[in-house]
Amino acid sequence: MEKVVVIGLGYVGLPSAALIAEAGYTVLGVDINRSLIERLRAGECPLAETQIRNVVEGSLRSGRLTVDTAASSADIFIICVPTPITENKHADLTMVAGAIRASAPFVKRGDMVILESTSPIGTTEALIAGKLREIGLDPLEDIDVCYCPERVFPGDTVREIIHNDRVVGGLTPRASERAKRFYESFCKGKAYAVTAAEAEFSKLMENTYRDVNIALANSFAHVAEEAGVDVAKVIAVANRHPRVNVHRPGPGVGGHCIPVDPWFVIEGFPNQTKLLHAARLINDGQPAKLLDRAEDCGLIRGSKVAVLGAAYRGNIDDARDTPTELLLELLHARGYSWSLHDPFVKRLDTHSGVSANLTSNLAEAAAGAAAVFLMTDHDEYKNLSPSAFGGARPDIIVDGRRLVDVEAFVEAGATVLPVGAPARWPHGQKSGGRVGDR
Ligand code: SAJ
Repeated sequence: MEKVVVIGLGYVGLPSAALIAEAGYTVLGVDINRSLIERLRAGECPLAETQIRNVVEGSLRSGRLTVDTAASSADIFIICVPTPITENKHADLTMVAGAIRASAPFVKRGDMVILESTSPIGTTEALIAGKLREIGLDPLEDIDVCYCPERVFPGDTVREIIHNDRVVGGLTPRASERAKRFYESFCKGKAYAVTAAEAEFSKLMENTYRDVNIALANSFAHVAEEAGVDVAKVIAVANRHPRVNVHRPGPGVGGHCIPVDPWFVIEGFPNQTKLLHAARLINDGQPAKLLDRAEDCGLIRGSKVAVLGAAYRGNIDDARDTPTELLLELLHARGYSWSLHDPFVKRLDTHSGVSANLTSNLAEAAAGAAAVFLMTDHDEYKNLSPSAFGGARPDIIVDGRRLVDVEAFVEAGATVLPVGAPARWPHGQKSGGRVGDR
């Protein structure tokens, strides 16, 4: 059986390495993070998803997966490192470049090199093939070079690696066919062979499709708020059309992919991507929309608010690029103080350095708060009612996810601002007074 080196042991690389090992390959997982390697060597998986832990700890125990800070020779090299975005919205390929630089000395004639990291169109040819040429290997003849994007949904990673169909894009048809055989040897999904550029584009297209559709849903929500109708009801009936699938409006778009990947297309093709650009601005503008609306309904700058949800979506502990961070920055800029609640996220390191101390106690978070901003669709927030806050009952509830028990809050004298629906005032009241600054 072939030997596989997986470079980058993060959310995708680590479970992938373990599943490849479970399929019978000998796998070396490589990461530059020493403390991670030590933890893994001690048999401990740093990721919280139970299925990931089971498969990682099992493959470490069996010895099929070993880990190190440096690569070694193998038959197949898979690069799974992050491709973040720079301040001016360009793909930062430093880690991909570092990964191929670190593996190149071990790559020999007959090997396969696969890039999985989300990358702009042309990266496999420019960076991976480019480096191999530099060391005297012909990436079209000597090596099978491929781009094969991951597609997993955090929270259900293992099932998705196993069952999702894959797109495999070789620099040559031979490379595509080899990658197809490889992925089909440990995944149950089908692998579809295309070119490397087509595979790179397909990954960006998938996530851009989602971003643009969410922006469309958010635009419909803005219209509904002005028109005085409930967008959720309208979406539900519109989606009964056999060819319509309107997404859910919300407090913005987070995660390490959807808010980032469209920029990888925009940077290369600015004149062709006006719609993509507009969608990015609409989605990033959602936290400001929520806050502006609360202020229009009486929330006074400088008061204390409670922010519910740090994770970028429900029931996960992942807060990367969460829209909550954009809200915290706005709160900071407008002089508010806040408490932040999340049942899963224990720590949030904000890019701007604004404070993000977390509590998992709702009553504690709501104590003294003039308003609540519900940002994440955690199960714990479903049908949220005033009793969840103990004695505290904020005057304004901004429901960015359409989860709260609106009637219960209105009954208790609060104003509810559901995203995409008209404001609901406490009984007998038709508009807001000044709220906060207690
Ligand atoms: N969101 C909405 N409305 C919706 C759907 C999502 O506001 O109707 C928000 C979520 O709350 C979240 C953000 O969008 O903040 C992104 O979440 P997501 O559920 O769309 O996706 P991710 O980022 O967790 O995972 C996506 C997936 N891509 C697609 O669905 C096309 C996943 O399959 C990819 O593997 C992953 O990006 C990735 O790694 O690229």
